[in-house]
Amino acid sequence: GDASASNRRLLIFGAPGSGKGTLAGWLGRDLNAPTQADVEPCTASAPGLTALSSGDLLRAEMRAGTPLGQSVEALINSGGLVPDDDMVKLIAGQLAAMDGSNWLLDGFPRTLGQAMALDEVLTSLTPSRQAPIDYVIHIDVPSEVIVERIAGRLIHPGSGRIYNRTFSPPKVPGVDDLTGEPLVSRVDDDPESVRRRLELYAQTSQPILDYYMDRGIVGRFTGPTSDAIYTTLLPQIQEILAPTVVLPSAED
Ligand code: G5P
Ligand code: MG
Repeated sequence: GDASASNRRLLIFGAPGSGKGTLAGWLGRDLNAPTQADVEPCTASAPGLTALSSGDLLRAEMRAGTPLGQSVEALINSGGLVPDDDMVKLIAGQLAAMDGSNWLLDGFPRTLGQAMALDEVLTSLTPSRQAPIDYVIHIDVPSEVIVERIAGRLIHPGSGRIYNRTFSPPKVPGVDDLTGEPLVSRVDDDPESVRRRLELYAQTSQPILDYYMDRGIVGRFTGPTSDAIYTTLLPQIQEILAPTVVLPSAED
């Protein structure tokens, strides 16, 4: 069928430091392993999952010093939210290109306005689809663990790869495993900004979850560690991405 109408569209939603980027990275790694379907050109639904992080996009804009990057830098560093109009434009620009494959948005939508705008963008992209979004992964971890996790975070700016001084340290301290380039702390990971980000999440998250729960497409994943969450998350996502196979009915 029409590849752009049969891809899966997923969101990963959760508090700052809940492990969204970590889990999205693991899913991308484990689901993009080449399989028979990849080498058979006639196979309709190739597996795989393209993850897109709104925070990574914004940090790339800031690093490149684009007009958008410059205008939102102070806001992001202090833990505030970028205005909806800017965010929707930024994400919408990526969606058309990604929509031939399965994708996972990390960090977007963050407000009810963004959620509604996303539906509009997706509906106009493929009006024939029944649902604009197929599944929302809700990562729910105790807030006690979050502050400590974020304090230990390091990232590789070029790729967005995520490390943690204790949980997932790089092979060589201070440098990225793949490129050997230096790792940095995120400017918005200072305690003051983290407090602001957690506050904003507490104020804005429930209406967004309700918006998707009303459609019955939210899966809640909870656990003390990302490893524990992943043991239930991976099989669930594999099932969602599995090409719909019509099995011949048993002869009876
Ligand atoms: P971001 O970049 O979307 P947040 O605040 O939503 O930022 P964040 O901080 O990136 O989310 P995460 O991705 O959920 O958190 O968590 P992570 O990076 O995977 O894990 C955090 C740390 O914990 C890492 O060091 C990891 O190694 C470690 N860790 C993971 N699992 C475990 C575990 O099991 N145990 C332990 N001990 N450690 C673990 O957005 C940034 C800013 O951009 C703007 C906003 O200003 C936002 O604040 N922005 C938007 N503004 C408006 N609208 C939007 N849609 C926006 N999107 C971004
Ligand atoms: Mg993240």
